[in-house]
Amino acid sequence: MEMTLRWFGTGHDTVTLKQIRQIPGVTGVITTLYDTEPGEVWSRERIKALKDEVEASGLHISGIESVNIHDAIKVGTPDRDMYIDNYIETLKNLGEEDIHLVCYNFMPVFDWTRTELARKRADGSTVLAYSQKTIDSIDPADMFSSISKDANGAVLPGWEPERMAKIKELFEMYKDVDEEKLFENLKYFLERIMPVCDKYDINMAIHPDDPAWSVFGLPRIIINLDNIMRMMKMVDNPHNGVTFCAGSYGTNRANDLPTMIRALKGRLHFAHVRNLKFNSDDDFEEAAHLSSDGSFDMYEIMKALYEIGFEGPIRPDHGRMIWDEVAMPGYGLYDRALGATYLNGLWEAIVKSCS
Ligand SMILES: [Mn+2]
Repeated sequence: MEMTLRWFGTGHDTVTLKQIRQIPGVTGVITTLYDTEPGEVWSRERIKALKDEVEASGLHISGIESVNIHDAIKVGTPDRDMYIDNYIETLKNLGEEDIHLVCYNFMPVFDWTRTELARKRADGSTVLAYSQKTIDSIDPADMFSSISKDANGAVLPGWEPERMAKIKELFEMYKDVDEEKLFENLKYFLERIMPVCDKYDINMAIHPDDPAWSVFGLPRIIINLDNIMRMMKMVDNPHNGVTFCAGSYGTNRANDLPTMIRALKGRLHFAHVRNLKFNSDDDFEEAAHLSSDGSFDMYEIMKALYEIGFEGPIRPDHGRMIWDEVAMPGYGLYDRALGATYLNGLWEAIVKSCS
């Protein structure tokens, strides 16, 4: 594996490349062109400029998170082919710049959903949290305003204000899209992009839906092992793979994380490793990465990744906000650096005890 950190780019991230370079063992970043709209072609010049900037800091681009999918593709409207053509053009430009990993998601309307961005824990740190009772009691249109006050001025990925302004329209667009339709539209998209992925050896790594169940009545399909197996079989190409996100699959306690990892051998291209603390079956908060701080056995997760011979990038995921840092919720420097260091320590011990 290669230890990496997510970086949103200069002007979009409070964390600098220099700071990332100083976290022991971190050699790459997972980044994006944060100011592009879904459906837009990423020019080769802009990709090259991003790459040059990252490389000048002594790091390299380990993958892109994300190249977002336009709603026309997810809904399957007649103009989807134009947006898929644009996506193919972006993949080609990435491939020509020697970038071989793209994380994306296929979630309708919302990306990840949380009900609080700054829940206070006993030690004074703040974390993102989710309560099903809160979700059940609010209108989705009010969701954005209810949480954005805690965003520290940051634009959260998938929660861009322009997008949230048309939320009613978005729900209307998806009204006839059920799980079967979403699978069908995902298949159509994957079949069309596989030739360019084959040509440039680009691994597509779908990110799970977070939380891993339907929210606000919207269909969600990337939620458990059965559905991922179906997704991989319907377009059976090694470039059609997954991002294993422990914190997202782990929201559903029926998902056995190490077992899932073992079943995904060869198709697991990217890993997000973090911990959650369940307060009840329908209320959880994001914990420190350390096993004893949350509900997951992080050693078993890392060991499963080691056992399948995982060689791709891994990154700590959402961190707590600690030491008075002001940053995008989940994406401060300090707790993710602690997470990277902890995961590197687990990995070193596993490698030494298994070889
Ligand atoms: Mn994730």
